Amino acid sequence: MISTSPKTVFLGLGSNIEPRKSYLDSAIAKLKLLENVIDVTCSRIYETKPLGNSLNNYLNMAVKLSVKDLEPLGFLRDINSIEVSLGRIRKEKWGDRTIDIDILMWDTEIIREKDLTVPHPEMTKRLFVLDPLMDLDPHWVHPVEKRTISEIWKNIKGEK
Ligand code: A4P
Ligand code: MG
Repeated sequence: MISTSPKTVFLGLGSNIEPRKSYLDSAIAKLKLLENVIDVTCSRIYETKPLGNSLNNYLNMAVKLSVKDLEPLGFLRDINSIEVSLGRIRKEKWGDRTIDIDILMWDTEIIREKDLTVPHPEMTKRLFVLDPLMDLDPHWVHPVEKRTISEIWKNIKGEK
């Protein structure tokens, strides 16, 4: 593969089955082991009320990665494998989960494939995504909204 310059990727992580913190820690450790992931920075961890029918609170966080020579669909397979290795069983949509890893943004790219939509379409509405992103990079510009994370966050905070 031709070597390209590193890209910045943001992921959202969530767990609402105990031990929630251990699942987050294990997912981060596994992300760090991936060959094309050069650097990993973690947000704080937030306890959040579940969106949907679940009764179990989530722990949510975001991570900022620097990746090299990595394709989004290949990386989606990597994160699906991490989810499966941490006991994720897919039942109903929005069901309880040991770990959920979503690709929030892939550098400045806009991806609309059958199995992958990036930026994640719901991210601009969710404080459990925006709060951790504010820890990582408030000045990052959302590639579709053309507004910074901070501007989007302030807007949502104002509505709530
Ligand atoms: N997929 C498409 N785009 C992406 C992307 N950007 N990142 C596809 C990751 N996956 C993406 O996801 C289903 C399929 O989405 C994947 O196979 C992939 O090809 P999934 O993780 O199996 O299913 P899901 O998580 O149940 O659905 P979805 O739509 O990802 O749900 P969300 O939006 O992640 O919501 N409440 C709180 N407080 N905190 C949470 O983290 N999360 C959810 C799940 C509900 N309530 C929550 C939280
Ligand atoms: Mg998901």
